[in-house]
Amino acid sequence: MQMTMRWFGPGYDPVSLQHIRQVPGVTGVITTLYNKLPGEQWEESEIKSLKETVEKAGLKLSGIESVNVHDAIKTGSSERDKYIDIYIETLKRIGKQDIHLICYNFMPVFDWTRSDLAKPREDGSNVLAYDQKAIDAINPDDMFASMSRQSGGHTLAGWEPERMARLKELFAMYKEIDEEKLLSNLAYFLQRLMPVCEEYNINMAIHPDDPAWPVFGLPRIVTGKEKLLRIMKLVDNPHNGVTLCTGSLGTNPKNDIPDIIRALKGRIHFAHVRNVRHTAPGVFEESAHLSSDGSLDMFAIMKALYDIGFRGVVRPDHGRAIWGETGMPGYGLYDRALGVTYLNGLYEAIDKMS
Ligand SMILES: [Mn+2]
Repeated sequence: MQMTMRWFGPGYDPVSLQHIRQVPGVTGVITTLYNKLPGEQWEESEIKSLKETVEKAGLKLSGIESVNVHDAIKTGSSERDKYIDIYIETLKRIGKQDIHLICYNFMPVFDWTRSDLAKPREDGSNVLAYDQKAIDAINPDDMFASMSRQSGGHTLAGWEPERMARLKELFAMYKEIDEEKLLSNLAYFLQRLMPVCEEYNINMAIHPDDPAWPVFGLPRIVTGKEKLLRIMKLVDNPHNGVTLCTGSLGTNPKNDIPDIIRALKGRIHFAHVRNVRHTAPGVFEESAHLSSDGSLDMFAIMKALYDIGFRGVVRPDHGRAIWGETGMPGYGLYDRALGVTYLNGLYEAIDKMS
């Protein structure tokens, strides 16, 4: 297992690489060119310089999260091939820098969605939270404003202001897109990517939708076991794989995550491991990583990853805001570092007892 943390890059992330390096067991970071819009070509020099920055700090650039997918590709519009060509060229340039893992998602219009980015808990910490009733009360046009108001001045991953300014146009693009069309557009995209993934040994790791059900009437296709297996079958190539995000899949209490992990043996390329606490139907908050603080059995999750032979890149996911730390919602240093330590402890115990 390669333990990593997400890092948003110079000028964007208030957490330094030096601090990340001091977290025991962390050997790499997952990062991106945070200034790039979906569909924009990545320059080789920019990728190289990002990699050098990470390596100078004594860490490995373990993967990219994310290379965002343009809406023309998701909707299968007449411009999709142009944007897939750009995506392929970006993948080549990333591969040439000896980076072999790409996390991406295929969610229409909105990325991960929360109703509250700093819900206070009894102990004085703050967490990201979701309440379906609160989301239902928000006009989709106001969703971006609601998220950015709470972001503490930081740009939120997947919530690019440039895209959100064209919200009406985006909704119009997805008007005719149902689950089946979205799935076939995903298959088309992946099929075109596979030759370059084979050439550069790049693993594509699709991130589950968050929450794992449709929001604002938009289809969502990466929500549970059946759909994940269907996506694996649609393009049956080991380079077409999954980011096993326990927190996203775990938004739906019906998802049995250890069972999903076992079913995806050989196709999990990246793991986001965090806990979530269900408080009522359609209502959850992002708890501390510890099993007893949330609804997921983190031991069973780590054990399933271990049992299927997963030894790839892992990162703690969102953490709580604790000890007065302010920063990007979900991405403070302190609670994620506690998460790393806990996951490393589980892993060591499982490994030594096996
Ligand atoms: Mn995740």
